[in-house]
Amino acid sequence: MGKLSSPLTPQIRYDERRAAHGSIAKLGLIFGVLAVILASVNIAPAIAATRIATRFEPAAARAPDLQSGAQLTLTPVTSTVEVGTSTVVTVNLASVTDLYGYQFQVGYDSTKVNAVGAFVNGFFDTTTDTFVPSSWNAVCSGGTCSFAATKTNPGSAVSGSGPLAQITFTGVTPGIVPVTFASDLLSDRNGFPITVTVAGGTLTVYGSATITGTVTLQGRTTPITPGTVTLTDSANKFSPTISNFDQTTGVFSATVPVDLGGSTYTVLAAHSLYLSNQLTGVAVSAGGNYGVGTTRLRGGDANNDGTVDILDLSCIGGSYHRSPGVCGTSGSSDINADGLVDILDLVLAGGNYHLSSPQPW
Ligand SMILES: [Ca+2]
Ligand SMILES: [Ca+2]
Repeated sequence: MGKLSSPLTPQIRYDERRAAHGSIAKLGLIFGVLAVILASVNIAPAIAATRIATRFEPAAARAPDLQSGAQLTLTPVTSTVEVGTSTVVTVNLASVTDLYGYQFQVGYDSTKVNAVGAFVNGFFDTTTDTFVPSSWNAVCSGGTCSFAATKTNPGSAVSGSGPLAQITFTGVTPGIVPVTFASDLLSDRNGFPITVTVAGGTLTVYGSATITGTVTLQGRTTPITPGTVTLTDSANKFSPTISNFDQTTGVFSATVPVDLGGSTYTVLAAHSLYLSNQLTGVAVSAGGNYGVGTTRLRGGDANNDGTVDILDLSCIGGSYHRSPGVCGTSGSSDINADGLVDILDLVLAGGNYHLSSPQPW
């Protein structure tokens, strides 16, 4: 309960109202008799008038339970999603007191995203002692998600902060989608509105593109073990995309996010015991497929430190014509992975001597 103007507790108020429904005439008679009996005492009429006014005080005469500070917000405020993928936005309510029911709508651009709503029941549980109107049962349609729920007796009002709902947005078309609140209304148990401020957010829908290619290794007919391909957008707007190239074919296919006006990617292929190769300036547009051809990695980085130098030659030489030895912490003197350390391994390090990662594509 909020700040009732009456000093009576809610329970007393309720009981007295209930009693009053069945006994108004009786009470009136009693007070009337009391007033007559006590007419000779000056203070009696004042007492009777005060008590009657308290019992039958009209609701409209009381001050609404207005609060300040409750906030309806989105987490995250700004989010991104790629076409065909989904992201979840949570609707949070903070600093509320005595929340007994609420309604709000969340607007979005249905041409750019699809939406699926759900109540989050940790803070304001809608599963017990609660009623939800069916058309506002976390229903998302035509660019509006509608949420409404009231507690039902004996359900209790809640205070504090927590999530009320979440919306899963799935990207349809690239673009910027404002996510806005409307029809927001919170209520206490007495049906008085609780003041709330709202703050919407923005969802950016990115497109995607596919970049494919093939990675081969010096001295090996197949990669034998998979390597990695890291795709980084030049604007650093997205986290790098990391893909594997196949251990048998060397083929990779990576799906990368694309900014609204297109993106430019750097492609880096890497493999243990080999120097990486890098291709810059791969311009992509949403929905496109881009081939970056075949690249061959240079071998001989026996200790995996990104440079072929005397350390690699020494390690390979150290186990020459014997079983492979460990170079550095994670490397090997068997560059071509044929189980023997010999001239085929040594020439790879020799031929790439003093070269470092990354090398051109
Ligand atoms: Ca090295
Ligand atoms: Ca070998």
